[in-house]
Formats: sequence, structure tokens, C-alpha cells
Amino acid sequence: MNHFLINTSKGLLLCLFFSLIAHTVAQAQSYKLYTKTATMVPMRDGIKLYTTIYTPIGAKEKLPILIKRTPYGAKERDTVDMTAIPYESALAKDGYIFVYQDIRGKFKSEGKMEMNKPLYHLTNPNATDESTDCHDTVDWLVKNVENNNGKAGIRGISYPGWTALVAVVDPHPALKASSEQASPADMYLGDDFHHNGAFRLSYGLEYAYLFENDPTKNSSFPFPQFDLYDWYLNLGPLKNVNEKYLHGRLPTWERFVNHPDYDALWKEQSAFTYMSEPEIPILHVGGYYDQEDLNGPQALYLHMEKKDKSNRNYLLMGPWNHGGWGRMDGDSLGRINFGSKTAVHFREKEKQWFDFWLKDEGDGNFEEAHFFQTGSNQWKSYDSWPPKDIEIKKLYIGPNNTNSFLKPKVAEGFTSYTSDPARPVPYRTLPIEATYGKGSRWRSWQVEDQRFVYTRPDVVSFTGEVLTEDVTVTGNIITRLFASTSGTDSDWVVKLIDVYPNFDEENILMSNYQFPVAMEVFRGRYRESFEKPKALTPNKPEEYVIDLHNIDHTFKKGHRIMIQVQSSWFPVIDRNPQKFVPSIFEATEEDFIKAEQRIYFSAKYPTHIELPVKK
Ligand code: PG9
Repeated sequence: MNHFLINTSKGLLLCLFFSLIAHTVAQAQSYKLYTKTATMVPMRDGIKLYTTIYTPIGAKEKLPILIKRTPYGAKERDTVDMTAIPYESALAKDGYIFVYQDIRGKFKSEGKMEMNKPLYHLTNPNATDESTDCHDTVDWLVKNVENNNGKAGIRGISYPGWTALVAVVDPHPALKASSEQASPADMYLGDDFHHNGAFRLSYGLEYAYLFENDPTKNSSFPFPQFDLYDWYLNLGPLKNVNEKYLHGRLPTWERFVNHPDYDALWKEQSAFTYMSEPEIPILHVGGYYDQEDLNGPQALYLHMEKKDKSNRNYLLMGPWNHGGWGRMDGDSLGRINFGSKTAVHFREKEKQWFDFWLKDEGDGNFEEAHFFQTGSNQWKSYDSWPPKDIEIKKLYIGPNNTNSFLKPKVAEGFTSYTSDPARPVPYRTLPIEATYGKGSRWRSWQVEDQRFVYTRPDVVSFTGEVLTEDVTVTGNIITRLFASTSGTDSDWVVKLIDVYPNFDEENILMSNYQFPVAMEVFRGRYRESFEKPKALTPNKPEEYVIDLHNIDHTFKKGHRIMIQVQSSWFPVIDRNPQKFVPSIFEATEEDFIKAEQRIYFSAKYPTHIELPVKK
């Protein structure tokens, strides 16, 4: 009995000993609370940038540095539970040194700000830009931050995503990986300020004001009302913005006004001009329903992939709005359900990515392209993007508002509508709240039910038969629209819509839902060239090639596919006067005219959408 007692107490002691060790190990590896130090980091030209550095309380091991460079204000709390912040949560628990920095000229940083500054150092070695500022920041951090392991990474969403992108050019040797997330690529062809030459009015005005009204804070345009549809309509021609409100005060608005076409200024600023082969591994991250920078990540991946000799270029896309992967669980957006926590999945993937490059953890076998397939609601991995085993199926519009995979044979066929700039089609249901204002639904408009415009006489819809089997579309969607206008300029908005079944017994409100899986606008004057706008010939059918970007979506059996076309998308896109004027920023009230629009579906003018379908 005694013997047993001794053995038992020995065993208990051993158990206690091992659990203590385990506890100590667990404590060394798991973090929650982080504490801040703030400092001014010197750049090569003597300008100092305000930087906050968060280290995990109690950390003994050497940890990598993860940087975010922002125009919106560096993080400022003394002690933070990083595991409670969605974007940081996955990485924080295993220990990173998080660094937040105000970019040059914003908030508490010295220097002069310039929106989306081109990479000046590429042509002038003495110049600074966001790439050199990141280089100098990494240099200072690895030399001065205690307990760092000598490796740094950078990531960020949108503007901070763009700073992560440009950090890849001439990077500091200690910068080992970057993840640009929702970075703009080209502000004229796509992303925040224009799409295919069409000016993004509400976003362009409100963002320029937010960024440039006062460099020490984010500003909201002082709208006198909540619903802005009428405000923008009553504003009249674009020249009234300066006459009534800005008076030439905002550099970005001046840029819009003085550079209405795709000229040297936009090209110098375009990431396509200065981004080349990835010099360090880069993970591009984007959302299909990104209301600001939908084009950027996918276009940047494709652009850099062509030059990627060392296999350092990766793409991850999911069913998110702008930055949704960093803010929410990602199980739904608006009324669309995705069946799982897609953003949580992303954050685990992102952690594996940085853990490998910055901590030497994991096998480094990352998918070339990792996509959430909407409709079927599954994650898919591809060893190239777009995938190779794809064939293009052409979906044609036809008579009586139909569509089908059969090419029209008729010699003549079109449908028409009147487009009136005095009554533009809203891009989302009213009220149009200020973009980032109280109660704003800006963040989910790209998945909004399109029935709110379906019955408008200036919107035409072409619906296919009920699908008898699933149709999965994986890749780049291209529209070939044949259209004419009685005016001399015109906008064309095309949408690819997944129409839900007539009765959804389980979720009755989703019955007949018109879910826009891809959409885009094209400004007609740029049909031949974005550099040199040209008047359209009245009533002459022309072909417009409109890129609806990359998706991975299953139109499920029982659903229908719809194509919708309209000529305004207000006020996210400014009104096209429909009479050609050299610059729409100079148009007068009289230039805005009604136009008769025709959308063709004949053998000669077969409007269709090219759908990449798996073989
Ligand atoms: N979409 C914003 C932006 C990025 C880059 C330039 C201008 C605007 C943003 O969310 O940061």
C-alpha cells in the first residue's frame, strides 16, 4: 500500500512537472496582449515618419516584423488585445511585431503627401517615394526594434495594400514577403477613380476630400443631406464642383479636371508602368465584390505573372467586398450566403504565408491561385490562373429579352431604350448615403438584388432558360457588346446576373433574386483609344469590348443566367452628356441630351458574353 502511495505521488509529481513545462512552452508561444511604443523613423532625406510598434507582452523569442503603412492614421492604443482584432487575430496569437506607420505627409508624419505617388526613385535616384520610405523604415526597424529576428513583411488593404505593392520594388534585403490586398493597379482603367474612362463621381469627390481636405485627419464632405442621389443630380455639370465647393483646392480633383483622358500623368501613376518581376514573394488578395479596387489584385497578379521567373507571385480571391477578408467572418455579404467563414479561412492562409517567409515554418507549398467558388460555395486551388482546361462558351442575347448559347441568325435584331441624363439609373437602391457616412450601404452594393432596376424602361434584361445542369464559370469574363446611340457619346453598363429559382422554399425572400456576379461600365468615347476620345457616329452599331474581370462562380441547376444593359450608373459614375464634348469636366447643362440606345442581337452584330467554362 505504501509502495503504491509512493508510486502514485511520484506519478503525480511527474504529471505536475510535465504540465508545468507544457504550460511554460504554451505561454512562450501564445500571445494576446500587445503594448505600444511610438517613434519617429528617419528617412534618407531627413523627413521623419510617425510609427507605432506593438510587441507582445512577455515575448522572449525573436519575432518577425509585420508592417502596415497607411494614410488613415497609425494604430494608437497603448495596450491592445491583438487576437480580438479580426485582421490581426490569426497572426497575433503566435507572435509578430506589428508596425503601423503614417505615410509621408499624413497624420503625424512629416513631409508632403501626394496621392498614389509614382515611383520617382526609378528615374531619379535622389528622389523619395513610398518604396524608398518602406526601404528606410525596414532598415531602421531591423536595427532598432528589440527582439526582432531580422525579417520583415508588409501587408495592407487598399491604400496600405498599394504601399505593400510598391515595397516589392527595390526592397530592403530584410523585407522577405509582401501581401498587397485590394491595391489599385491603374486609377484610369479601373479601380477607385475611373473604370474604362468613366469617372467615378461620388467616390472620386468624397475620397479626394477625405484624403486632402486636412492632412492631419480623415475628412467627410459636408453634405447638407443624407440621401445624395438628388444632391448629385442637382449639382449639374461637373464644373460646378469647383465653382460651388472646392475652388481648385484639392490636388486630386484638379488632376481629374485637367487630365480627363488616359495621358502621361495617369500612366506615370499606373502600377503597370513601374511593377515588374516580383523581387520578393508577393500574395495578391482581392474580392469579387470589391466596390473600390476590384480590378487591382487580379490585374496585378496577371501583369507580374508574365515576368515571374522565380515563382514568387500568388493570387487569392474570395467573395468579399473591399477588405472584407480583414473585417468580418465572411460567411455572407448582403443577402448572399457563402456557407462558411471564408474570411477566417483566408486569415489562416495568410498566416501560413507569412509564417513560412518570416519564421521558416511550414512547407511553403502554396497554391498558385486559391479561389472561393461562389454558387457551389467551395474553396478551389489552381496551379495556374486562369486555369488551362477551360473553353470559352459564348452566351448571346436574343429577341424577346432572352439569351442562349446559340448564335443569332437573324439579319436584323435589336432592342432599344431611351437614356435620359436628367433621370439616370441609380447604381444602388436609394438612399445613396455618403460613401463612408453614417448608415452607408456602400460596402455591399455590388451584391444587391438587381430587380430594383429590372422594371425601369431604360434598363434591358436578357434572361436564359432555367438551367438543367450546373454551369461553372472560372476565369475572365469578356463582353462583346454591339450597340448604337442617337447621341455622339454614351456609357454602357453590362451585368452578368445569377437569377435564383422562382421559389426558394427554405429562404423565400431569395426567390428570383438577381445576384450580379460580374458588372462593369465602359465610356463610349474611348472605344478606340483611352488616350484620344472620339465622337461616336449617331445610330451606327459599334462593338464595345468590356472586361467584366475574373470570377469563379457556379450558376446552379434551377437558376437562370441574365445579361442586363443600361447607360447610366449614378452617382458612382458621372452622367455622360451623350453629346460629345472634348472634356466632360467642361460640359455645360445644354450638352446633356436624351439618346435612343440600341443593343443588337443579329448575325452581323451578335452581342454576347464570353464565359470561360471548365472542359
Ligand atoms: N480605395 C481606397 C484608395 C486606395 C488607393 C488610392 C485611393 C483610394 C482605400 O480604401 O484606401
